Formats: sequence, C-alpha cells, structure tokens
Amino acid sequence: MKNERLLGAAAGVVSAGLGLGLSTLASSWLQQRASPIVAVSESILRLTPGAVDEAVISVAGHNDKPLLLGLTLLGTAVLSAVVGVLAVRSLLAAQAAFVAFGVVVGLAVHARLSGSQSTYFPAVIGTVAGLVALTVLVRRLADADVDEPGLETAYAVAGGGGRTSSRRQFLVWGSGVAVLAVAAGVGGTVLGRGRAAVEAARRGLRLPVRSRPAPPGVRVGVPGVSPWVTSQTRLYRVDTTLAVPQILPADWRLRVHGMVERPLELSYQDLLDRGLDDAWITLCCVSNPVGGPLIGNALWSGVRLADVLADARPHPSADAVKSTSADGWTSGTPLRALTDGRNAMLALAANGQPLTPEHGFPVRMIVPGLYGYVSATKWVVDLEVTQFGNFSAFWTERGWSPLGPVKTESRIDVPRNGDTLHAGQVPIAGVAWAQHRGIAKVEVRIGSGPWQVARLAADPTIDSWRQWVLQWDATPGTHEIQVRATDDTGYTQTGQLADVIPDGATGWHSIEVQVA
Ligand SMILES: Nc1nc2c(c(=O)[nH]1)N[C@H]1C(S)=C(S)[C@@H](COP(=O)(O)O)O[C@H]1N2
Ligand SMILES: [Mo]
Repeated sequence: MKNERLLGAAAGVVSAGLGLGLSTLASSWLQQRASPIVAVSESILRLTPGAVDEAVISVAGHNDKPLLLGLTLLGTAVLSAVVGVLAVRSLLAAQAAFVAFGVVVGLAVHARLSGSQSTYFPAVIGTVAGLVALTVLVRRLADADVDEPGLETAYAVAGGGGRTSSRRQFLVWGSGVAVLAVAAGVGGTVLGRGRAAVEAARRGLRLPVRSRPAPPGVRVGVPGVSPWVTSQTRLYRVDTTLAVPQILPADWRLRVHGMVERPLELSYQDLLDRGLDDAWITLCCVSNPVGGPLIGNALWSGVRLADVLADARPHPSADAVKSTSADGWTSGTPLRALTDGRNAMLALAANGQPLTPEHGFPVRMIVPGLYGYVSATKWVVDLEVTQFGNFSAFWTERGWSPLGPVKTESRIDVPRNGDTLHAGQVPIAGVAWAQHRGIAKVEVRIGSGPWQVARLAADPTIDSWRQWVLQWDATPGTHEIQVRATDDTGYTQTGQLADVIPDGATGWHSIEVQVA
C-alpha cells in the first residue's frame, strides 16, 4: 500500500525529529558545547577524507558548518523515513534500528565532547522519546489498517468509520509529535545560542583585575593537601538551578531598594567605573559534612558592598539584605556583615578571570565568614534592604537557620581515610578554616594519645583557610587520626557531632589508617 508507506515514512521522520529536538534541548540544558546533531556532524567531518572536506568548504565557503548540519539533518530524515516504512511491516525491526541509531549518536557525542561534557543523557532521552513516538504512531497506523467490520473497535462507534477515524487519529498524533519536535528543537537551539553569546561576551571582557600568586608561605608543601588557591573549574558547585542563567554583562542590572533613602540601579559598567578591589576569601557550604569537599578559596575581585549600600543609605532600623538571583533564588544576609568593614563584595571575577557561568557570571555576592546559602548569591540582580522579620529566603523556608556564620572547622587531607602507610615519618596535613575570625591553632590526636600542636602555614588573611601539618612517627598497627582547630577568638572546635541542618555540621574529622 503506497499510502501506508508514505504515512510510515512520515511517522519515522516526526519521531526522529522529536528525538532530535529533545536531545538538543537536553544538551543545551546541560550546557554541552555541542548538541548531539552537531556532534554527529563533527564526527562525520572527522571521518570523511580531507579532500571531501576541502571540496565541501570550497563550494560552501565559510558556510560549511550550516551546510554540513543541513546535510546531516537531511540524512537523518531519509534514514528515519526508511525506518518508518520498515516499521509498518515490522515494528520490532524498526525499533531495533532506532536504538542502533541512538547508540551511534551517543558514541558520536562521546567522541566529540570531553570529560564532564560527555554524557549520554541527551542521546538516551532522544532515543527513548523517538521510540515511544514511533511506537504510538505506528500502532495508530496499524489500527487504521484494520477495516474488517468484525474487528472494529470503539473508533467505529465514535467516528462512524474506523478506518478514517483512526487515520485522522494518526494525523492528529503525528502533527502533535511534529509540533513538539519543532518546539523542543527551536527551544534548545535558542537556549544554546544564548549560551554561546554569553560565552563570547565573557571571553571578550578585559577586566581590570590581576591574577595574583598565592601569598608567600601559605603552603605546607605536603603533596595531597588541597591547593591553597582553588581554580573556578575545581571549585565545588551548589545551586538549585537546572539551566545556568545566561546573562550578558550589557543586559545585567542590579536594583538596590527597600528600606533605603536612595534606591539605585547599577549596570556592569557602573561597577567597573567604581573600581574593583580584590580579596582572598574561602567560600564554603553549610551542607558540607565534617571532612567534606564543599569548600574552596579564591581571589575574588569586585565592588565592595559597603560602598554600594552607603550610597543607597539604609534606614537605621533595617537589619537584613534580601538578595535575589536572575533565576529567582533568594538569600538573606545580615546588613551588618555587608557594612562592618569586611570584604563583602559584588564579585565580577575569581583568580583574575571573569566568573564562569556556573559560578555566577556576570556578578555574584561573596561575604567572608558566612555560609554560601546566606550570602553568596550567584547571578545576583536584586538587593532589598529590609528586616529579617519581613521575609524568609529560599533555604530558611526549608528549615535552615536564617543566620549562617561559618563554623570553625578542620579537615585532614593526607593521609586519606583507609590508606596503608609505611612505618616511620609520615606527614599528616590538611586545612582549617574559621572565616573572618582566623585560625589560631590546629591539633592532631593519634588514637587516644595527647592532642599535638600542628605547624601552621602563613595566614595572610583571616578570611581564608589555613594549611597545617604534623610530622608523625607512625608505628605499625591501625590508627585513628583526629583533628581540631581553635580560632582567633579562642574557641576550640567542638567534638560534639551535629548534622549539617540547620546551621552547619560540627565534630572532629577523623580517619583511620593502617601502618605496616
Ligand atoms: N542563584 C543562586 N546562588 C547561590 C545558590 C543557588 O542555589 N542559587 N546556592 C548558594 C549556596 S548554598 C552556596 S554554598 C554557594 C556555592 O557557590 P559556588 O557554586 O560558586 O561554589 O552559592 C550560593 N549561591
Ligand atoms: Mo551551600
């Protein structure tokens, strides 16, 4: 039946289109450099002999990329039409072909994207969606084929002619799938374009910031201890956003309003015009368990919030600043922490580079001494001067404390828990932090022995973490090693275990090692 084939081909094409559209959307969402269809095109380019490439480029000029993409899309359409025709005769065979197609796409993505960029999720979601669509559509077609009156189902009653009614159903479903496919594909492409534009703007920025080397003496020089400076790529990431907001510096505005005498609106250029300061600040997350990884230290460059707020002139009875991000996340910070002279800032850069999109580009807040959830708003667009009694922020609505001063903590980085060591001299080393108070002492205990005072590296600022080391004469056996820090106020870290909720974990980091 010629008509059947045509409809089968159409079913194949719209199903593949849906898969493609959704995979593009998923890929944009995950901020992959290239969507699956682009990755497939790139793989084709890689696999074709150089002469063919050159011929294509010489014919198409600088439009070789769109041409290649167009050809890949066309090829996909032809292949999926064939699969659709096949589906009318054997759904199972068509499904198998579809899965094989998905595998090839997945492999192409894997080949073209490196490391964390490489995930099979877009290919998997595309394949599954396409399979479901193909199955549903071909079933509708099969129903339309059944025209012996005896085998007719409810359609006959409803439509007064099973065959036409089912065919109409097929067309309705088919158009629905096509519309979805186009919406997902266009949505994904637009999302990806926005990202590319922001990336280009970010690369084009020449910020008046320096990437200063770490101050002298901050390292204990023991391999395996967390680097004193954390690069943006290695900095932990915690946020509630699914799609990282993509904001061009030229589009960015910050409103400063609420209980102020002079509401302000600042642009990115306004911040640059104010001049940028920088400071080493260790950022950490309230959800970091004892010994956990959710902490990092960087040179942040930006505009001091104290100066911005001074211009806005807060009302004397205000005690909080509610900050909101471009994606609607909120945080509540004590006004005092932003105005008491510490380096609380609207940061534009970290370690001499513009913020990465994941870490809040173009502008985020950083406040020394407070956990991120009450201070470090990424993609910040709104500061409302207010009172704590007037609002609750994203995490405080979910049971976390409205105030989040960082607790004095310490962590053993080397040796690692479970390591087997040789007897003799072994360095035990790690980091300790009590931002905006400073670390005064770190002590280490082996088993139930006495607390021994570790050597501390230099401490150029009370806002950063501090490395420490203790030389240990390791004896054979199994040993527990514990650490505790004392801050500059004289407070020694409690050994009492507390969960991260509501205001940060407490307890001594403890590891166990074997010495042979
Ligand atoms: N817009 C926005 N900003 C946010 C968050 C968020 O979910 N959304 N999470 C906060 C939390 S809980 C922490 S610990 C820090 C983490 O910053 P980072 O991801 O740059 O390391 O960002 C803070 N800023
Ligand atoms: Mo956090």
